[in-house]
Amino acid sequence: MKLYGAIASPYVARVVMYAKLKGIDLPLADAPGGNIKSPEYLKLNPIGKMPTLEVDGQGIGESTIICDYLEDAYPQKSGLPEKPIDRARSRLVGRITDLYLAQHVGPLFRQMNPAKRDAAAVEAAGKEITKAFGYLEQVMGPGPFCVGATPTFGDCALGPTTAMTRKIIAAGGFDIPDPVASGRLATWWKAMEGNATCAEVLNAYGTAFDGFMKAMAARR
Ligand SMILES: N[C@@H](CCC(=O)N[C@@H](CS)C(=O)NCC(=O)O)C(=O)O
Repeated sequence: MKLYGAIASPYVARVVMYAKLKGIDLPLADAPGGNIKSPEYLKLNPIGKMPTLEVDGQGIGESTIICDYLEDAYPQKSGLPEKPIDRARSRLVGRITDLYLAQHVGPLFRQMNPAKRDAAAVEAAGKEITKAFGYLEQVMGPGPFCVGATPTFGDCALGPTTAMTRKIIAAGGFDIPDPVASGRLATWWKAMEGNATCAEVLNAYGTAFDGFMKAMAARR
């Protein structure tokens, strides 16, 4: 079993965190053919995005589906809460992250240069990002993690994307509130930073993402 991708991707970091929490040794490997658009990689994952998990020559794309696979294949230590209702809430955190948060963070990458900035686009993205964190706050349980006292799938999905959101807001100096400054999300973030496995992956992700942002700035 091999996981292809770079830790600078929040979707790759999601799978890495999930595998670590489940006690699965899953080191990152270089994409077959040298990159994620190579014919060899596209044979495994026609979407041409990272991550891809290769299992016995077959490719599985999409970070959430990879986590589902790991859960099915390695059920011994679950990465989901025990009760069905809590499992649903943990998964819902991941779904909200993908559908209502991440899609509004992406456009901010195109607004990093203040001289060429579209203020209306930044304002619209900021409103949606704040709304998404509001949804997340409401679906999270008492915690301190998304659902319960230990990290589960929802934390793996939301953690790296929150780190990315905060880093972009800071790097761009955007007038968007820090999503984890107060309330339930602040408690959650503190729990994430205080958990050895989550913190290790968040730190690796953060360092790699900073490098990516520097490279992007040098190209501007
Ligand atoms: N829905 C996908 C998103 C994966 C994704 O967007 N990966 C980005 C890196 S963060 C990528 O591979 N981008 C390359 C491209 O789109 O060409 C998942 O959950 O795995």
